[in-house]
Amino acid sequence: MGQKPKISALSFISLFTLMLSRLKTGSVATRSLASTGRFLLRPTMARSLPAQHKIIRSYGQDQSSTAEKETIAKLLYNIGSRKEVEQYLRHFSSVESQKFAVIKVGGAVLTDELDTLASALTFLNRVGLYPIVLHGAGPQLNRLLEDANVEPQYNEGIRITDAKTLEIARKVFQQENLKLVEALERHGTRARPIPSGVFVADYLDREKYGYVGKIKSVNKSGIESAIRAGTLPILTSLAETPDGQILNVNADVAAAELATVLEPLKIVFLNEKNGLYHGVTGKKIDVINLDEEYEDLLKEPWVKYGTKLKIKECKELLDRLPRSSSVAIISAGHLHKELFTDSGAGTLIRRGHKLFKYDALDKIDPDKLRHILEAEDPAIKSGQTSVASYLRDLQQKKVNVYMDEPGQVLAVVTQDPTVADAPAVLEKFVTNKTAALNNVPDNLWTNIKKDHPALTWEITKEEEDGNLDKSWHFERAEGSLRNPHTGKTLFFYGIEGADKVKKTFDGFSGRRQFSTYAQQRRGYSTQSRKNVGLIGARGYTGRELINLIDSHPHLNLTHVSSRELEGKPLEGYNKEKLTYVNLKPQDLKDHDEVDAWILALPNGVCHPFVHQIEQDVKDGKLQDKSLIDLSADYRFEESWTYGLPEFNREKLAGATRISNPGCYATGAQMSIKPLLPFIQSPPTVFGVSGYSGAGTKPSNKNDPAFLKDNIIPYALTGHIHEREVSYQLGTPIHFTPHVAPWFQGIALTVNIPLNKSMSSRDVKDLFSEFYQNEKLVKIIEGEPPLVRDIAGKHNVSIGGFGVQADGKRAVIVTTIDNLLKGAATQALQNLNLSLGFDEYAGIPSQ
Ligand SMILES: *[C@@H]1O[C@H](CO)[C@@H](O)[C@H](O)[C@H]1NC(C)=O
Ligand SMILES: *[C@@H]1O[C@H](CO)[C@@H](O)[C@H](O)[C@H]1NC(C)=O
Ligand SMILES: *[C@@H]1O[C@H](CO)[C@@H](O)[C@H](O)[C@H]1NC(C)=O
Ligand SMILES: *[C@@H]1O[C@H](CO)[C@@H](O)[C@H](O)[C@H]1NC(C)=O
Ligand SMILES: *[C@@H]1O[C@H](CO)[C@@H](O)[C@H](O)[C@H]1NC(C)=O
Ligand SMILES: CC(=O)N[C@H]1CO[C@H](CO)[C@@H](O)[C@@H]1O
Repeated sequence: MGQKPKISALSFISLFTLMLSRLKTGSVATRSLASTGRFLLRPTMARSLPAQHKIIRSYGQDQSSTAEKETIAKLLYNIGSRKEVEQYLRHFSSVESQKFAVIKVGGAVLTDELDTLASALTFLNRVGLYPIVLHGAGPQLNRLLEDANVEPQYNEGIRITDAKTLEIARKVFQQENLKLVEALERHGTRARPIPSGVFVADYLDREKYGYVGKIKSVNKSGIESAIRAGTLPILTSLAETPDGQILNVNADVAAAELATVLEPLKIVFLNEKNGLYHGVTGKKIDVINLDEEYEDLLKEPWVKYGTKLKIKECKELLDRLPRSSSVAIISAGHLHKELFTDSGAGTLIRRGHKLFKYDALDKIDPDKLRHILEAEDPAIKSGQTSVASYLRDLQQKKVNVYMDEPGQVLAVVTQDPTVADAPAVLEKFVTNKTAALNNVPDNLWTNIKKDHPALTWEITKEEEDGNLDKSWHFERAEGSLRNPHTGKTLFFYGIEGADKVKKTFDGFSGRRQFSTYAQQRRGYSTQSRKNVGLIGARGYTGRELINLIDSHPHLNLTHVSSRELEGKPLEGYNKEKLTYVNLKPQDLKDHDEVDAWILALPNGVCHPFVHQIEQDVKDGKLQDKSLIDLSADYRFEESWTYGLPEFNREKLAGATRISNPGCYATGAQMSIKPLLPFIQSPPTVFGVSGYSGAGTKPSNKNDPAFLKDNIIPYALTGHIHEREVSYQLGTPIHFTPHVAPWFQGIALTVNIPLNKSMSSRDVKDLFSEFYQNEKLVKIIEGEPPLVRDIAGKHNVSIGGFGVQADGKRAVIVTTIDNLLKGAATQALQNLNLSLGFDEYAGIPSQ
């Protein structure tokens, strides 16, 4: 699963602004729900949203202010794209409040992760959701029993509860219940303790187990009343007999009973291990689709004891509930990620859908087929084509049709029999929103991939805005190409070799896939090459860019512009003979063949170029271009996309105005971002760069003689990268740069005061997880990374992970080549993303 791009504080706030404005205008689902009177989003939102908006001011000295900030920071860290969040939020808000989620909290979580839990629940409440929380208290009870010299007794996994045990249990439950309620109130969330009165039970078997209950019915009135009053209901698993005798019930069982009565969308079991684990590989299981996998799973030798019981219980529970319900097993700290992202974080168990594959159209229920096409296919919805004519065209081809049982997802794969080894074409992939939110498309995809080793598919602009967004396709493709004229993107996987890729691209001109191979025989069209112009080619970064473009499979350099070098031949570029020119802003309109301009100019001088291009585009003299600016001029500009792909990938795909981050700024942000939710006070960044960072204009700072046996501190406060990092991270940092006698490479030592105590391992694990799928980030265990090892490399190395004895300060050591990942390589990642190429195209692997 690809690393999800993180949303920035700004887009987070604008998400809420957006929701607020929708709320005001009464669009989206909120109106109808609000008018039926069962929708409780309104008061909470009205209270909390403006506050999110100006957190600092409105909460002022309010004690909940820091907690609130921390909550939001944690969310930012956890969550995926804004679109995903919005979708899930709407999905969750589309049902009555009490049907959102039942969250079962294990007793240990109350002891070890109380604060994390309270902040997770607070966040849900802030966005207008009312999870119903039911907690156990097993470990606490055992401790007290031990103190009271009572030996805990179990029979078939059930705690035997005598009078003494029950007396202690009742006290413990009340204490723990209050503890959670108080923690929530401290976070500014209103909560109501409901330690009893919900579950009505009989004795399970009085002889055998003593005061243990078997739940007969659930009285929802206390829960409903709490939610009506705008408070979170906090339940224990204690039950009563009709005549008032208290009985002990296993909390998992009570949660399942509650879920059966309420039929929530989500049933969450919070555990500390963050999911279920595969017995052989030791890997966390992402998803279990019971309908497809249950029988095989139970046959696995490693599925036994607790795991088996859990899976069986979930199956029994889910079989009673609507298909849209699912069980999530997750830790408190990852709850948001599980709830609000497609990739999730823990283990998701759901019934899923049975999936079918047909090799002929007449084997499919025609109504089902028609229904999904009419509901979800853009071409058919817009009247461009009819279902009947689409199906008639399909008759001519060799097809595989994939569908789920209820007909919510449809995929059509065709193969052209007249062309030898033509890759299969995914002609259609449509899903309705409900299915998309339940990951049905992913399951279908798994089957398609099994059947087709190579596949190509195109996505139109309309489809990009559909229920599966562009990033979904990017994550599943090995390569892609955007056609700026039609707005379509071509995706593919399994196509090996430059020749075949070229063939695939050649036919991609916005016409139907089937013309691809016919057209190819007539010669090579130019779609797969892009032309790049470099303005300000003189600096070291310009040089690195020229090297990279020289070996890039799909980019041609067409212009190198430098005032000083005008007329001189360009050296080090082998694809073609080029001569330096001196381009002025008004010259660019004569070079419409350029697809992207890279501006590698000093700070403060690119504005005339950008302005002129935009004017010429406006006047119709020029097609719009991708612009990548390496200076600091647009790094604070909201209409430009900040080009740190590891954090901003989704926005960068197809972006045309990209500001490339500073070198120190890249290293510093990558060192701080994973710890962002835990920052106590401003981190301090001590940075040392080789003198290539000081540019080519002669000065002490790039004079090797002056630097010999020396190091020069400069810009002790207020360096532009200090502002850049603070702005991008949304929290102030302190930064002091130095120049040292080596040529290229930066070492950063970053001190981060922490807000909660962590071990070195915690910090390392946090970074490993955060960057787990990043090709260009290397996490270094043990000795900190050294600058000499990074020079000439395209990666960033992050290590150190020193932690002060009290766990309250972490020290991260990061190395980065200032000319490569700190500038040119990053620019190339951005260029690739902007032009629709694979992000890493042309970046040599090491
Ligand atoms: C950090 O967390 C602690 C509780 O663990 C809280 O008291 C403090 O206010 C938080 N600080 C920030 C800056 O979020
Ligand atoms: C449910 O509990 C409420 C009090 O919380 C009580 O008034 C009501 O009668 C109970 N309902 C049933 C069906 O027992
Ligand atoms: C998706 O399809 C199912 C089955 O046809 C239907 O119950 C559900 O309401 C649909 N969801 C949406 C959002 O259209
Ligand atoms: C790109 O460079 C190659 C190699 O020099 C050349 O053959 C090709 O024509 C160029 N492509 C374009 C579009 O200029
Ligand atoms: C460094 O980056 C390259 C891509 O240039 C990648 O192939 C390689 O795996 C990375 N190396 C390490 C050690 O992470
Ligand atoms: C169009 C293009 O440049 N595609 C390339 C993107 O990068 C991948 C991986 O390097 C190449 O395989 C593609 O050819």
